[in-house]
Amino acid sequence: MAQTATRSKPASRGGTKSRRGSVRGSGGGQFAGESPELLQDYFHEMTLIRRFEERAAQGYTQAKIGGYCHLNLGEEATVVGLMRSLRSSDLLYTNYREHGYAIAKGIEPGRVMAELYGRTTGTSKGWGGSMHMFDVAAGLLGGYGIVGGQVPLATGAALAIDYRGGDQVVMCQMGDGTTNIGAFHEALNIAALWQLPVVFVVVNNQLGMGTTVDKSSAESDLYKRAAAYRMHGERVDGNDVLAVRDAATRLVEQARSGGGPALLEAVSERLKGHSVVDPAKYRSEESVEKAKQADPVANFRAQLIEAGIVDEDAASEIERKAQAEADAAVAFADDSPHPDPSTLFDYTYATPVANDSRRLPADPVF
Ligand SMILES: Cc1ncc(C[n+]2csc(CCOP(=O)(O)OP(=O)(O)O)c2C)c(N)n1
Ligand SMILES: [Mg+2]
Repeated sequence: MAQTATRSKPASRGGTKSRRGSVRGSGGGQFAGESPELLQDYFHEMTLIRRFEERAAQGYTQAKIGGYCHLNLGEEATVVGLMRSLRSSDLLYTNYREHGYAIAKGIEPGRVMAELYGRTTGTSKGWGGSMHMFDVAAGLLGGYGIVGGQVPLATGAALAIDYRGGDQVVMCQMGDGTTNIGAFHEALNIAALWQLPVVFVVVNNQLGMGTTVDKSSAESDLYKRAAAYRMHGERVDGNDVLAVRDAATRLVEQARSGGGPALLEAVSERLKGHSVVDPAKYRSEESVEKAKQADPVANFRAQLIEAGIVDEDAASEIERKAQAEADAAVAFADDSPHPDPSTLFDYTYATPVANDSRRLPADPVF
């Protein structure tokens, strides 16, 4: 069954903290019942991701980072809201736009930056790069460069959990463009048929590279695609961290308690190009301006100040902290060693297999 879910928009002003530490109903407006500390924590994490991505873009222009590099700029509220719906033991699969997810899933920013820099201290020992972060301990099972590649794998992980009788849930993040890949449909079909504990999340930033959703999808209300598999689907405002958290938490807990899979569509705006090398010339000035107006980090900051959760100084202090953490991540990456080329194939297979049909085992790679 398909439906949409949106939180009511800010009605209010000047929240006050109750003695129990949450924001009081009448004065709290859109933050009623929320812990002020938690709201500050969300703002900090969203800002950290923003600063991290800005430093990643800079590192790319300095040729410190090679390969492809896609940023979460403009998607910070979606990233943080989604990750706050998961337990640390839950599993996450993402597309290649995953730096923010890695940080919000609990991986130190330094290890994420080190992966971008291709250093041994990175999440994939420097061999994965921007698109292939992986950390079993944190429950991040990749980072996939093939559009839709993660969707059947996430479904398989959910089958494994179900088979073993575990209580974990799999979250499978993807972009809007991914919903036109065959594997998306195959995976949703089997997940619904077998009622697997997986929540599919479509981050609808309204662009698949330079192509808009309405030019690529016959059904551009992407959450409705769940209906084809008799799966629950809903849409949420991806610029609203609390709305994303609440919708995702509901669907994750439903999946955990045997209620089956669901599809959540989070709509937001990509602030920059598809990847760091894309000047996004296909975008109109209007659409760029619209994206700027929708900036979830700037808007959340303004809302927190308006509701009295933080004042200007406190917000700036959180921003200084986030900047320092992003800078420290860069310093950590810069100081970390490059991998030795002889380790190139060390992590490709679980057992040693020559990775080149023309070479015999133990022949030098370079
Ligand atoms: C199977 C496959 N086809 C094409 C590509 C090239 N490609 C890389 S990203 C991308 C667009 C995907 O857009 P979307 O799913 O909306 O994700 P976003 O980049 O917006 O996060 C395409 C076509 C690819 N990586 N894999
Ligand atoms: Mg997209």
